[in-house]
This record gives sequence, C-alpha cells and structure tokens, in this order.
Amino acid sequence: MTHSPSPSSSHSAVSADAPNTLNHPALAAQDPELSALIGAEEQLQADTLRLIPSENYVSTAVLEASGTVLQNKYSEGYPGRRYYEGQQNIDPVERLAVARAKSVFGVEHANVQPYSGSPANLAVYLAFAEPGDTVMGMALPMGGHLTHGWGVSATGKWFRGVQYGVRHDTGRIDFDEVRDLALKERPKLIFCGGTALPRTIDFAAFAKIAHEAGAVLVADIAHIAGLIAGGAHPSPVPHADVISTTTHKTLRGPRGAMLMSREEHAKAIDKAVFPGLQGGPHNQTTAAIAVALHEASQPSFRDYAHAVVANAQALAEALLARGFDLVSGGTDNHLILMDLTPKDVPGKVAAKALDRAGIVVNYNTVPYDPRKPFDPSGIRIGTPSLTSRGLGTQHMPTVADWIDRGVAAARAGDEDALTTIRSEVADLMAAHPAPGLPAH
Ligand code: DSN
Repeated sequence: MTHSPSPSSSHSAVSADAPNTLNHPALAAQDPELSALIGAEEQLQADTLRLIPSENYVSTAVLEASGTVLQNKYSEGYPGRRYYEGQQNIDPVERLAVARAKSVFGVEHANVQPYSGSPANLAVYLAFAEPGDTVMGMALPMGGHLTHGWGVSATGKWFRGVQYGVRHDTGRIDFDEVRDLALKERPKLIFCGGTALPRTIDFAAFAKIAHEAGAVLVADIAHIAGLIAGGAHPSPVPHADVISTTTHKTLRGPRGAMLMSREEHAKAIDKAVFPGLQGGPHNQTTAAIAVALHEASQPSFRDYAHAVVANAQALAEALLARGFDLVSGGTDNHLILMDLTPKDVPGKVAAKALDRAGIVVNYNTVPYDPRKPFDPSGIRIGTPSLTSRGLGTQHMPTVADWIDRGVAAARAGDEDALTTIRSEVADLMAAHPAPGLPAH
C-alpha cells in the first residue's frame, strides 16, 4: 500500500488575484479589514515556496480543531483536578492529547499545556533548577536556542549559562569539548537540540556526559519532533530525562508545546507548568495537538517524515553542485544552513531578494560568523512545508536552481530575474496545493 506524504486538502486552484474571504464569511462581514489580511496571507502561503525549516502547513482538521468553542473555557489544573467546573468535555480532550503523545513518542508522561516552546523550556528550569544555578546549552550563534541559557534571554539572565558550540573545521559538535565543559562547570541542566542544527543529535552521547556531570539532560526536539514521530531521526527516549518540543514544526500541529519525561519527573514538570508558570491551558490548542498526534500516528506520517529528510538531502546535493557552502557539508534532517560568504552576498540581502522571488527563507548566523545576528552571513532553509505540498526529490534541482538564480540576482540587483523566478515558483505551487488552505 502506498501513502501520500501530504495531509488531506480541500484546496484546488490558488491563482485568484483578490484575497480570499470565502473561508470565514462571518469575519468577512463583520471585519472586512482583518478578513482581507487573512485572505492575503492564505494567498501568500499558497503561492510561495516556504522554506523556513520551523514552519509547515497544518491539515484542515488541525485548523478546525484550533478554531472551536474550546476557546471559551477556562480549565486551570489537570484532568480530574481542575479549579473550574464544567470540564465534562475538556478533561477527555486533554486526556486524549496526553495519551496520544505518550503513544507516539513512547514516553511515560506528557504535559500538553505549555503555551509554546519558550514557556515549556522555562518550566523545565522551574522544575529542576534555582535562580543563579549553572545551566548549559548550545550557543545561539552556533545553532542553539535563546532559552538554552543565552545571555539576552531570561534563562541567561536568571541562570548562569555556559555554552558549547560546533567545531570550526567540521561544523559538528565536539563531544570532548562538551564533556570537558560539563565536568568543569557541573551544570544543573544540559540542553541538547537547537534551531539551526543540520545533523543528527547523538542523545546517547549527551546522556553519558550529563550522567557523569550529575546534570538533568533536556532534549529540545522542537525542530525534529515530527521526524522522531515518523522514525526518520533517532528518539531521545530513553536517554533524556526531559523532552521538550513545540508542536507546530515538523510535527505539523498547532502552535503549542509539550513536555515529556519518565514518570519520576511527572510531578515536578506538571507543578512547574501549572501553577508554577502558567494559568489556564489553551484548550483549543490541546484539541488541535490531539488531532496532529493522531495524524502523526498514521503510516502516511512515516512516509512524510522520511520524505522530508530525502528532500533535504537531495536539495543539499543540488546546492553543493551549484557551489554553495553548507555548514557541516550537508544535512541529516530537514534543515540546511548555508554560508553565503563565498557567493559574496550577505544573508539578509539574499533572504530579502528570495522573498521577492516568492521563496521564503530566514537569514541566520553561521558558526563563527564575523557578521552581526541582524545582518549575518547565512540563510537557513528546510523542507517540511514543501514536502507537505507533495514535492519530491525530483523537484529539488529546480528549487536549488531558483535559490542559485535568486542569490545571483541579489548580488547583481537584478529585479527582473527575481520576478521571473516568482512566476515559475507560483506555477509549481499551483500544481501542488498546500494542505489547509481554502480554494481561491
Ligand atoms: N523560532 C524558532 C525557529 O524558527 O527555529 C525557534 O524558536
């Protein structure tokens, strides 16, 4: 049996000029200004090649669950232990989401209430550390996340963050360096994972170091949760003490987050999320997480996760063939980090030009970047969204060609070339409608 890697879509043609308002008639009638903006965003998402690796297209079912009357209900507490009455339907919704998270990831405990990735990570600090404690994570410019103890974040201000990176020559983590730092600094928490890591995370190696240093290992799998659910990346279970993830990236759910662990940490995590950090959970998001987890448990999602990686690797090869410098030389997952220095174009200039060409990426620092974060040397791209539209490895040379021509046009200031690419992109996108977008 074959399975389509794309979730079901009711979408058909996407080429109308006027913003769509038919999908939300009440909003269109009551607030045409806002309705037009949403319609324009639907059109933009339909027509452009979205390469930001932390974005995706959710299914119509996930969108529907997000926009329900569950929005109207307060539910502080946990199923069976709420501070408000009227939880007859909310408790089963949250129990369903929790059960599905436990089943998809093979964990003993799941908390589906964190509002997003940063609050989820902050709850981990609250559960396992005291202000002023030392915590360790990958430095932001090396591919880590703000909440892994980086200085400008609350986690770097209220805790003492010590940071590891990747090697200059390989672009990969040096586990001897991580071990030396951990044994010297004895952090309470060690975070692995990040936002710009193109390579497989060796959870076992991190666990060995954390164990030796007496630290709690936190695997932040926000970027790769869908790949793990689909068997396209090794799982942090049973290596990590705590697993933190957002639900809206490769997992293809609503904007939300989860914390998972063994049973021994369940109480500490739950207490930290509520009442430690948050008030009432966003029940409409909990429901949509449950839907996404149901989708992630289907055989077609395995195909999707593997197709995301195959597409990223095919795209990396095609970019290397066009002379691009990829951090670490390629990718094992959904993400590619490109240093544009040899192309003589700053990352931000390239990102803005590609945006005008209908190719949406983000500018990004590369390890040891001599430029500033707001004007860095690189761009970051990924394949979760295009794979959700059903694009396959056969399309990746075309995508690489557009990026190549777009970067060259950015260097030359050739707006006509960008306009030509934009129309080629729109043609391919029209042939591969995105999930969740209404017919225009
Ligand atoms: N903003 C997310 C990303 O783009 O990777 C990380 O929080």
